[in-house]
Amino acid sequence: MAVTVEQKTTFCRICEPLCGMVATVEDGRLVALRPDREHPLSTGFACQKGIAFTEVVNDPDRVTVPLRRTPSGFEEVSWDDAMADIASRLAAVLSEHGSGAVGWYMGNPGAFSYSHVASVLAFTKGLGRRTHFFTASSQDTNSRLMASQLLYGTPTSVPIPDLVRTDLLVVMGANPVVSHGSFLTAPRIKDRMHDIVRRGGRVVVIDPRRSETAAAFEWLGIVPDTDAFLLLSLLQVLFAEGLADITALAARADGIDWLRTQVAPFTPESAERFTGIDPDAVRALARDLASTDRAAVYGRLGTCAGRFGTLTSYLIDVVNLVAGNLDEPGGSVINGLGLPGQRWVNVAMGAVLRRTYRRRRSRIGGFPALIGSEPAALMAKEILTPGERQIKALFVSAGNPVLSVPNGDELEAALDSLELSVALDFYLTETTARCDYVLPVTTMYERDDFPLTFQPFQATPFRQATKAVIDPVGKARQEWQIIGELMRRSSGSAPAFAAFSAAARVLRKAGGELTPRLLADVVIRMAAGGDRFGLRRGGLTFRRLIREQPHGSVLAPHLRTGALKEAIAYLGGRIALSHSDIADQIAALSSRSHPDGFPMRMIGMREARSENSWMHNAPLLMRGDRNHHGLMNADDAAELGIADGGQVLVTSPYGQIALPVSVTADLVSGVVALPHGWGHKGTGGWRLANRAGGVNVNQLTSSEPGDVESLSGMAWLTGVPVRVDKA
Ligand SMILES: Nc1nc2c(c(=O)[nH]1)N[C@H]1C(S)=C(S)[C@@H](COP(=O)(O)OP(=O)(O)OC[C@H]3O[C@@H](n4cnc5c(=O)[nH]c(N)nc54)[C@H](O)[C@@H]3O)O[C@H]1N2
Ligand SMILES: Nc1nc2c(c(=O)[nH]1)N[C@H]1C(S)=C(S)[C@@H](COP(=O)(O)OP(=O)(O)OC[C@H]3O[C@@H](n4cnc5c(=O)[nH]c(N)nc54)[C@H](O)[C@@H]3O)O[C@H]1N2
Ligand code: SF4
Ligand SMILES: [Mo]
Repeated sequence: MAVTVEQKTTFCRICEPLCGMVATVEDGRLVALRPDREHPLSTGFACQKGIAFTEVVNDPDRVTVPLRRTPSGFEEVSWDDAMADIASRLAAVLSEHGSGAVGWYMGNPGAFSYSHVASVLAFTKGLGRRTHFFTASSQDTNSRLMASQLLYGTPTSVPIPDLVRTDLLVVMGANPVVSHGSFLTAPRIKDRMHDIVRRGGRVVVIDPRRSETAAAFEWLGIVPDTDAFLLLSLLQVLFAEGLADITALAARADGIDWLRTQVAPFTPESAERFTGIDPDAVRALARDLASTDRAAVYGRLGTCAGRFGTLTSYLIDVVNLVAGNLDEPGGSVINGLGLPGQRWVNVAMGAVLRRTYRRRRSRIGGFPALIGSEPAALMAKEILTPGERQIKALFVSAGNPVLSVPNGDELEAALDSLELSVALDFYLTETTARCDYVLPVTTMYERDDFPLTFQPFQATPFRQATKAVIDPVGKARQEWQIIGELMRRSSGSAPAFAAFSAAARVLRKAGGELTPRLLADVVIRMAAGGDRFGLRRGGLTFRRLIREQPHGSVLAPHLRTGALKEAIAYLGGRIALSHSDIADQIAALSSRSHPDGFPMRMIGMREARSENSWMHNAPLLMRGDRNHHGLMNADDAAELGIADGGQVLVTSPYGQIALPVSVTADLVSGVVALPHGWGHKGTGGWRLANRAGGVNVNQLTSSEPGDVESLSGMAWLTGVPVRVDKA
């Protein structure tokens, strides 16, 4: 029999550039992935992870049937049995304890599927306001979102650097050469940064480690978790040297005098004690930011995950504003979806989100609900602490929180105490293997998609949608199908679920189907480039994108500027600089202490061949017997008698791990860099990952409410005090 071989155009959804891909499908099976040369932005680039995804789809360790945990291990069950039992146990929890006893954690890959996000929101909102909702955002972006909520009135207005036009890019706490860019969708981001240098500009990287990005451009080393001091001192110089255009500022923002007073004490000399950065370098940078026509400061995980993440993210935007670089070509630009009446959409959404933030508090720690969610760092305590709203039933989709949230051991133990735990995943991980049920989901190539989450963060405005390139492997189902069925089966438990099921029935009778795709289609049609339901001839729809623009559609050569007002959700359309919360953070900054006995600081480190915790089972990525190791400054190591490759004990006030370290000159003294996402100790079912092992660095981080960033609920993952000893 002849084999049918098809080449299908699609795109990768492991990380944020969303590189164009071509899938080779043989008799319905994915056999290879290669970069799409016709993709207008990624133009034939894909990284090793993207290529290796064939091995994830076809992984012999992949979960492709519903599994139920028994005392002697997991057993296969039918979908019907699994769903019936889950629905009935959920009903029991709801009737005994109410909707406050149910929690959902959605991990990072969830954000890459519009239908996953939409259905989880439908489920958690449908159950009611008391339901607990956690996402990986509180290990990733919450502080950035909170800064936007303060400055612009809504967490959804996030500026990105106008990468393709800037002449001075200051990268703080990001390593795009390895991460490929985050909160910034820019395929071939390394090439785009080299373009800046090629056109006579500069890329300056502020990082405790001479990262792969710093090594390719200019490096300014900084002590971890001190960026706020640097940014405050940049502002001090901008004001003191008269580099700020006060009239232009006053036209856009309220609170300039307040700001000026706040930053006045932070001279570069006073900041140097904390940051270790030469005052002359700070002054030169401030002058360059003000005098370069097209300049932008961009911060990411390293500036978000410290103890002052909201303040730091806020200050990054304020430096951009005061230096005259916000909403300017080549500067830092907020690029919305381009919906009709975008300004009023933001005003309405901002009002709702700020109200939720003011009114809803987490049970543990009393944290306000940013974007309607709770800090995942507190999930274990929400499970373990008795009382009203104690979590008894937990759903985990696309997440491995045992390895990704602070104090993984605590969470791992907490999972065992639940009355019901259900995972939607395609691996048995350190988290899912602790659950009562593991429901097999499709991978990204087994579902249609439109990367809704990432549309506003594209350095070049662009749209692409894809069909599923293969049918679901085994008995896998898409998340929205699983969640939809659970809602149907639980119609008696929540009025919203009953309404949803009724609407689905009506639509089905009319020959339609109630799916999240309706939502994605509406966004595509109403947003920039869309057909506005026939008002704009030739405009985009989901279907047209798939049929007529398989490689995607570039909407404009660069970001739109001069429309800042649209992005601001405050009624007056002005940026709000003055906040007592920010003043409190600035005051706390100078009085914070470093515990005795922990002289060093831990930072994270992403690796080109890892994706958080979940790609350590792909042979292509694990070639060369990869293992988990940290990095240490050579002088520090020599002082402690630690040799290159030597085993060390790393101890924080919260825990201890042992791992080997490589010794390097590319690290500020007093810092150890430890990759996260390792620590596959055999509880999971991924055999290759288990053999590689490693340790969970989140045994060193804290889940105490006092260590969670108070404004945003962001976990504290960088700059954690540690001691390193020779093992
Ligand atoms: N290969 C690969 N790519 C990935 C991922 C992966 O695991 N592997 N993960 C994806 C995810 S989920 C995300 S969120 C993005 C993250 O994308 P990025 O933020 O670009 O990636 P990180 O490597 O976390 O970069 C953080 C940088 O901040 C530095 N840093 C740490 N602490 C501080 C500090 O206090 N101040 C300053 N100035 N710098 C500091 C670190 O040394 C590091 O170089 O990457 C995505 N892409
Ligand atoms: N110490 C420290 N901790 C960190 C970080 C750090 O830098 N340092 N970085 C943090 C960051 S930025 C993030 S984003 C979080 C990540 O935290 P998590 O999202 O909790 O963890 P991941 O390791 O990304 O796990 C993703 C899971 O989703 C599954 N998966 C993959 N694709 C799909 C899919 O399409 N559908 C479903 N249902 N499942 C899928 C994978 O098998 C895996 O089990 O953790 C973070 N934790
Ligand atoms: S850079 Fe990210 S999106 Fe591009 S191929 Fe690699 S993993 Fe996929
Ligand atoms: Mo992330």
